[in-house]
Amino acid sequence: MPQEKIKTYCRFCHAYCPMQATVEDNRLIAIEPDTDNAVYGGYTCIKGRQLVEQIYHPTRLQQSQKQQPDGGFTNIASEQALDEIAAQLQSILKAYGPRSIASYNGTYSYQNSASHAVARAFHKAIDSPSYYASVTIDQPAKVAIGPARMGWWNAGSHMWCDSDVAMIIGNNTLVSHYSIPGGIPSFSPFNALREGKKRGVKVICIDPRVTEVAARSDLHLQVTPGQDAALLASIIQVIISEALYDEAFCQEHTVGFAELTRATAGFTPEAVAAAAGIPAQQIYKAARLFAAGPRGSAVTGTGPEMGPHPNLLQHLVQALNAICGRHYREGERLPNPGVLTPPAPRRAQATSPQPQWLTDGTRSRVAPDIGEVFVLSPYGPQGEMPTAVITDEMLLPGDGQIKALICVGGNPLLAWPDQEKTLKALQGLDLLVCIDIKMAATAQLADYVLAPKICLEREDVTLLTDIWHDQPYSQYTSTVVEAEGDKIEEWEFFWEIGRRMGLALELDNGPLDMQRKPQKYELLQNITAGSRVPLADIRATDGGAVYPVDDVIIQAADPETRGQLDLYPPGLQEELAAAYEDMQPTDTQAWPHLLISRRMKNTYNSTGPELSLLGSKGTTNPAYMHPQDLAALDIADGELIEIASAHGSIPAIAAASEDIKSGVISMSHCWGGSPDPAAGSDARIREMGSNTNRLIDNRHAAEKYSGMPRQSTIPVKVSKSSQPSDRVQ
Ligand SMILES: Nc1nc2c(c(=O)[nH]1)N[C@H]1C(S)=C(S)[C@@H](COP(=O)(O)OP(=O)(O)OC[C@H]3O[C@@H](n4cnc5c(=O)[nH]c(N)nc54)[C@H](O)[C@@H]3O)O[C@H]1N2
Ligand SMILES: Nc1nc2c(c(=O)[nH]1)N[C@H]1C(S)=C(S)[C@@H](COP(=O)(O)OP(=O)(O)OC[C@H]3O[C@@H](n4cnc5c(=O)[nH]c(N)nc54)[C@H](O)[C@@H]3O)O[C@H]1N2
Ligand code: SF4
Ligand SMILES: [Mo]
Repeated sequence: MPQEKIKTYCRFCHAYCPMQATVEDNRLIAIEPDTDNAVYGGYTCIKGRQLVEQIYHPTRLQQSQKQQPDGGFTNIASEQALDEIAAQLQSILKAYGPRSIASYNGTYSYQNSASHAVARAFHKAIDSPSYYASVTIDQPAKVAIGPARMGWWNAGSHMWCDSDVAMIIGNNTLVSHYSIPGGIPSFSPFNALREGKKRGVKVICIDPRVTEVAARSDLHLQVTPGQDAALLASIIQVIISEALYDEAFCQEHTVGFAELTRATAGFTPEAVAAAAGIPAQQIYKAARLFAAGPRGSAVTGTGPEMGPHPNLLQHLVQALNAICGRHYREGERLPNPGVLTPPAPRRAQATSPQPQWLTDGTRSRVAPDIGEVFVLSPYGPQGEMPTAVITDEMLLPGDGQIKALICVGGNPLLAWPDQEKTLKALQGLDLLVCIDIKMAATAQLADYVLAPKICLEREDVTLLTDIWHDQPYSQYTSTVVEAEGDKIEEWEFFWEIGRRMGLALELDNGPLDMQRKPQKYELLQNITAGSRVPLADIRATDGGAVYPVDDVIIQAADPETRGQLDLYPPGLQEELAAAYEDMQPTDTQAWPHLLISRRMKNTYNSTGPELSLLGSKGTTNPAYMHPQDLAALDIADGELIEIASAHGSIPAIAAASEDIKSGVISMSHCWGGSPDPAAGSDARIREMGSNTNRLIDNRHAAEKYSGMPRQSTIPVKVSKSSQPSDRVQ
């Protein structure tokens, strides 16, 4: 058979770069950037270029696995595995009730455009609220708590393409390919930044590291980790006291302005500078530069969202955008109304806060102020239980205790806060099923591991990123190569289990045929029913494209439905007081350093090190520290060190970096292996890295509503390792 070129897109991460695959005899021969695609301009990254190796990698599961009594695994036909799993779920359901059956939908569940909808339908059919996803240990304050407390602007805030300024707080898009609209676009981000700078966009970066974004910004505030809330309160204080805010917008669309003014008055740059570790003048400069705009948004990434006071910080960021009026107004054109979502009028008006979303959902059994979180989406609020306390929900006996977990494209043992508790919780389950491409750390504990199709073996559409683009862009990909072996898709698992349990699964737009398995395209048609551009048109287009949708012009507010943004919702006073208190110098004797999180170019959470080129870039997660800090501890670059927190300790490899603020250690997450000493992970630190979640107590400083634990800004102590024989690299 001759070679065939097929346009597709990468799903190693959520940037969905367009690619061209070369296929011969159902074998993927090569993968290259799709240089015809003007939106991405031929951009790909090092991870996406490894898709050929990944699909045929020797560690890739070709068949499903079943754990044997001796702990080993044997192949099992997926039909047989599904029969056995369905039978076990049925008896767990009968014995313990619907809540005892949970699913955790990790990062790779998002990459299959049909997975979440069918997983949710399964939960609905058995009436189980125990639907968990990685977003609630990611940035729940941004996507759920913030909008519920303050309300939101129906026409959205300024996107990068319409901005004169962007304030980027702990978000390194040039590596992570992640930002919400308003920050540097996730798609071909270097080009987007260059294009923006040519237009004159001013970038203010707030990060304890000189990141790739910081190095290219107009103003970098190298903040002390954990002081972002105080810093944002200070920026607001300057903008209000210098009357740089949008008075007309505040009067018309907000309440609580006077209270916010009073409550932030004490956060002067002079009061905040020492704690934030930056000169007061920089705070004035940042406030004035942002306020000058006249257009552009402040956005956050994971850094500060995982640190102290994320709910407060997110409120202050959204309040900053509001008081500066950084929202699309009547008569303006929306850059991207969405391709796959149904048309809906967009109005120049606020939706008032929805405090019931914080209190009325299913409560966690472990703490009454933590419970179901409602994530705002184009399809309305989507309820999820908070992953921060899922291990407690597994360990706490009694009605509603989680007994079975279906883990879809996630790796809890490496990703969840408090690794030792996670191990105990996973080991205590009656049934653990993983859907994973390899025997990942969590899969090694599972009763069954289902072998899934990987991205180029699946049809998909760019549902996740539909409104992240600043143009109406979309791509449908066919299956590039048919999967070999016995593999299923993530959604098929839920459908197959549902059929065996006699359930009727129903998506938002209608029921699924439970006799004949739906085609993926049929499912996607159901999910995107009523979309602005028919799915058939997108499927018929070869490659990604910008669709000529009718302009969406923001309409006038509707007096019947217009609401107001609450700049000073209940709880803010106490949260500001706590942030103020946290500025006071603390005794840093016991824990002199702060450990923060970061992403690495050559890995995607726990995926990547197994691939040869990505692995060759480093097989450990270095503990980056300032050379002066290392010198003060008499630690050499590359030396084995010990990092201890109040909760635990891990080995790590020191790495000198001038880019890190003194007093800070920067490490990535999702490295290492099981914390079980028998697994011997620590001894293999240079081959597999270590896991920072062993240093984290998931209930310490747990945030209200989401239970979001402190996953970054961890007070730690660094010392030379007690194993002096380790070589220095
Ligand atoms: N290559 C790669 N890409 C990824 C991932 C990956 O693992 N690898 N992971 C994906 C996932 S799951 C997500 S959620 C996104 C996340 O995307 P981002 O949020 O952009 O993640 P990071 O690149 O870690 O950027 C967070 C930044 O916050 C800074 N920071 C840490 N603590 C603080 C603090 O207290 N204050 C401030 N102001 N900054 C702080 C860090 O130094 C870092 O530069 O990335 C996704 N993309
Ligand atoms: N301390 C600390 N903890 C953190 C973070 C942090 O910054 N600091 N970040 C948090 C964040 S933002 C996130 S999103 C979570 C990540 O949490 P998870 O999503 O739980 O972790 P991943 O490592 O991304 O897990 C992905 C799993 O999917 C498998 N996989 C890869 N490709 C496929 C595929 O095509 N299909 C299927 N079915 N499986 C596949 C991989 O082998 C891997 O086991 O971690 C969180 N934990
Ligand atoms: S940025 Fe890299 S990993 Fe992400 S979609 Fe593009 S090529 Fe794939
Ligand atoms: Mo994430």
